[in-house]
Amino acid sequence: MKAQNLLLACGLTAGLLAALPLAQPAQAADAGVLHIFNWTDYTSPELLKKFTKETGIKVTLDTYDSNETLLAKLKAGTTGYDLVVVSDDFVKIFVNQNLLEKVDASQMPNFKNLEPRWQKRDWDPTAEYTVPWQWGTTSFTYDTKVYPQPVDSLGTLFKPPSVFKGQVGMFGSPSEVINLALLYQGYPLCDTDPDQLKATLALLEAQKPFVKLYNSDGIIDRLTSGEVTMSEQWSGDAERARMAKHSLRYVFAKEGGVGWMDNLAIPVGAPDVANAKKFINFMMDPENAAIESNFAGYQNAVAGSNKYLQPALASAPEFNPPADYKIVFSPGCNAKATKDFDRIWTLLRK
Ligand code: N2P
Repeated sequence: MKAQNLLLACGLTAGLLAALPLAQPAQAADAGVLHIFNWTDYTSPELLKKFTKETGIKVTLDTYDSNETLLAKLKAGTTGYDLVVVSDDFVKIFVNQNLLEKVDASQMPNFKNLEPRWQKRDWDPTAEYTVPWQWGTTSFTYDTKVYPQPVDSLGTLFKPPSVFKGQVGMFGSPSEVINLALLYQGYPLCDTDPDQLKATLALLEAQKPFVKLYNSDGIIDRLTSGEVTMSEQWSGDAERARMAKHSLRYVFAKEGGVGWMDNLAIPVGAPDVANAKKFINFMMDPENAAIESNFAGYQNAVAGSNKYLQPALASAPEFNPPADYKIVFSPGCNAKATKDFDRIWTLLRK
């Protein structure tokens, strides 16, 4: 039963209900149902069905487009969710703001399945709060039919050739747009140097006439339909887009790409921590991790999952960055950098 129905059943009038704060949409009146809140187009339906079949636990799924959106929702008290997915560079921000429950994943039976290099991650060294979900890179994709020349630089995205005027898609998130722009210029991610940030804003302002929209959702569809012909993109989405339209190409630029790992976590106040932990343990099973990789197109962190990968994914260029590709993980922006990024974003979007 939904929270509002339950309140009505308890005899509250509609007028009184209207006066209640709108926060908590899914306060778990429906106990025993696992409420997952994940990025758009990032949860395998087959995986959820398998989880329900094996455990009897039903699952609901809501989605968001960025770490910033998730952070704002959890800070506003939008709970009722049992599981969320947070990128590496935001984990500390969420932990510092007391938004995550401890999960102590190292005590779970399947934790031993994680590849050793991912058992101790910089952003959560003892797996106190999170376990890996998927990881990949951020760069951009363009249509080789629209622009047949060779491309090896992020400069094609940030200073586009004229054929891309009004044709470019950029993510709708300050951290993802600004960090890639910093990488292109050879500056550190989460930079706070005023001159370098000024140059970054100027770069993004100059790129703006080429940008059709800033939106992290729906990119695969826009690229395959031709609504945009170049877009900032994550590697797995790039693989899926290319499978649907073969002229698309994801660029491993000479300046490198931003690396990231998304992590499963339990928000504070989650109504169903026990079932959330069951799902976390379930995800560290090699076959289950591979089901998710096969759906979303990203690497997982579970040893032994590769044998379950679809051959087209296992051999995909987007899934296998060149050995000499520079993958730069964000250190996680401090409060000053976050404020600077927000200011740049506000100026850019006005
Ligand atoms: C896929 C979402 C990928 C999230 N649609 C990248 N951090």
